[in-house]
Amino acid sequence: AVTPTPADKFSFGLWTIGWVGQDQFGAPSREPLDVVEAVTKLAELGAYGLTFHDNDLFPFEATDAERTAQIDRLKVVLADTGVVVPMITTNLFSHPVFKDGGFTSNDRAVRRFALRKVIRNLDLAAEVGAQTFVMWGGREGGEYDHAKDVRSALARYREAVNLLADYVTDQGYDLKFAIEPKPNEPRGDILLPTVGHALAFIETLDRSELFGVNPEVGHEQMAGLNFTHAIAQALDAGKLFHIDLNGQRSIKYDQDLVFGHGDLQNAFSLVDLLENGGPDGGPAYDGPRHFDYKPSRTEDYAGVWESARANMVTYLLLKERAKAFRADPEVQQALADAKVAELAQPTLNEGESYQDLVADRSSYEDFDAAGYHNARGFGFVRLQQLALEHLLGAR
Ligand code: GLT
Ligand code: MN
Ligand code: MN
Ligand code: MN
Repeated sequence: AVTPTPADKFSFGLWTIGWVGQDQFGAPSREPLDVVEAVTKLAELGAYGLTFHDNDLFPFEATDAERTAQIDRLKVVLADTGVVVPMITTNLFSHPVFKDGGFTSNDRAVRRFALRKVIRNLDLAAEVGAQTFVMWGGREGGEYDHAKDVRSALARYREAVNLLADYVTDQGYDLKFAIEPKPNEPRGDILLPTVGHALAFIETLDRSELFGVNPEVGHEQMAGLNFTHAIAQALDAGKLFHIDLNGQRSIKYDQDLVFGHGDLQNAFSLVDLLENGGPDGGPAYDGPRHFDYKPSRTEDYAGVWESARANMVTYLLLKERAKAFRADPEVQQALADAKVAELAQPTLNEGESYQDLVADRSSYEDFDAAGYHNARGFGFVRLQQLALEHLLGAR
């Protein structure tokens, strides 16, 4: 049950397993990873998908011939292994030209260059059959409040993504956009810092139906937020187009740990929501289970592949534990005691108006708030302990 297969829809960024371990303080600790080796290994491990930025596959400076050669090498190994490319994205953050951002750089020429780079990459997305185009605006933001007119920056962000949506529509590409929020790093403050900010922005777009979110576990947790809540709200909005799974331990720099190696209880509730939170207790999300993590700098390539496997195995273990949790009669009783299902019941009766509510003395005049509240607890703590015991494999 814990052997990953393509049916599980696990995908990995080429920049994740291919991260060579360079950081703010140190040089790379691993040799570069070739894309053919990456895809071959992922297929062996049971993953179904590879994702990448344009410049993970070919360098920023690549000539057209070099670019094409790399795309062709990728296509061959995809055909050989059956691995697919469900998502691609554009690097608008590594090259120094993007030091003040791409879509929202104060410099208009940079913004025009960024749009052209993305348009070129949209063509590549269609060419490799991706259905989702992620936009992580890591450099869109600032450090100094007077240096960035945030309202103008948001207007330029909107202008950019509206134009890209027009392009995709005119080309007839079957491609949707997923905006990835992050509160900070590399910029001091990044625009669209959380899932909530991104959802609000999406509603202002011309073709908002083409836009959703790509939330990352660690990015919400860096802001001290509950990732499961963020996913629930994205689902409520019909905007969970993609997901970045990883681990983060509290509010600090972006750790990109293996999924489950951060807040494990939150990872458990997340998998329970994704797998069992849909209609009739089925999956609430059927897209790729995409891992965006960094194999720690301490690891050699054996450790890299071990960490890739760990992401998938942990997900499957949590999925198994969540099923057992849901099936346990004691849990079902605790859920009933906690009135979890009662929240799905509308607060007013069918056809009941506010006049009827105001006329209902039992709802207010005769409602004994003090007595009611003193008489009953919700038993949430017991429910959480049952979850923990299932998580620990003790039930
Ligand atoms: C970068 C970032 C990730 C994004 C990737 C997509 S790039 O590694 O830290 O969170 O998902 O652009
Ligand atoms: Mn991250
Ligand atoms: Mn990252
Ligand atoms: Mn990410």
